Amino acid sequence: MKKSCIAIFILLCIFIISLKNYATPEQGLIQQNENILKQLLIDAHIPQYQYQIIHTYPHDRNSFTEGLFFQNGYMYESSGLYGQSKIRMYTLNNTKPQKEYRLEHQYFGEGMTLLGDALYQLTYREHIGFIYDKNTLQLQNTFSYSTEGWGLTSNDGQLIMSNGSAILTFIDPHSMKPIRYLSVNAAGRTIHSLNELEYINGMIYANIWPTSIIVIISPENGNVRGWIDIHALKPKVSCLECVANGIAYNKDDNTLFVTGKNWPLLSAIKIYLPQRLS
Ligand SMILES: [Ca+2]
Repeated sequence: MKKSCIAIFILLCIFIISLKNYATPEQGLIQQNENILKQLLIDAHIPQYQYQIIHTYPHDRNSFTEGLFFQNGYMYESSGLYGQSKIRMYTLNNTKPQKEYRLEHQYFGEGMTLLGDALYQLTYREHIGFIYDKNTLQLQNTFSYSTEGWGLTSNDGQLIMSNGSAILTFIDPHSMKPIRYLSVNAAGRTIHSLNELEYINGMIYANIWPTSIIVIISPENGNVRGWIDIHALKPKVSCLECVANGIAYNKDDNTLFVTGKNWPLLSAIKIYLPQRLS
């Protein structure tokens, strides 16, 4: 009797330990989303880029990354969540910022980019954006928009914004009014949930929430021309919302910086198309 009790106890322990190793239903749902998107891109014959990790840097695991931009040795990062939102500039290999501006608790920071000498930052559902001096991070102005704010980038003359849908909005930085809308698709299939953005060499790179997939979009017609799967860079132990988000570009060595919400690492990667064997 005593032995059977011990056996049952051991079996129970093994069962509980094995349960902890299974993904939660929500994590399963994220994986399912990712698999569906991957299959859609494969079926649409969109080329998948591979990547090589060039360097790995520390990343502030307290940063709920929403926007990432790199210029002249400085990383600019916008972080979200109510009460924790901020914008920071720091050098690589440092998680301690050189400059930081904290948003008031009623604002949820979102996408951010540099245009000229100004940093533009969106908020999630507050319909207000902030403009900062890029050197001091001092708040200089605000602007408004009607949709949710998700990702933000710039093609040197215009701001390009995502709002969680399949539509990108091009904005005149002088009037801050929309001037063009672009619907994103892969061989005719609409691609929703466009999130963090980066304009690189004439193409728009976008994280697709909540997946680890980055799509490469033509700004001319919204067609997806390529995709990257950075799932292998995602931390093994992470919270449900700790999804891949954050793309910046280093034009000096043609590498991409990628990270995610509360990820401990920031990776510099070089992407390439694998050679096809003929
Ligand atoms: Ca970016």
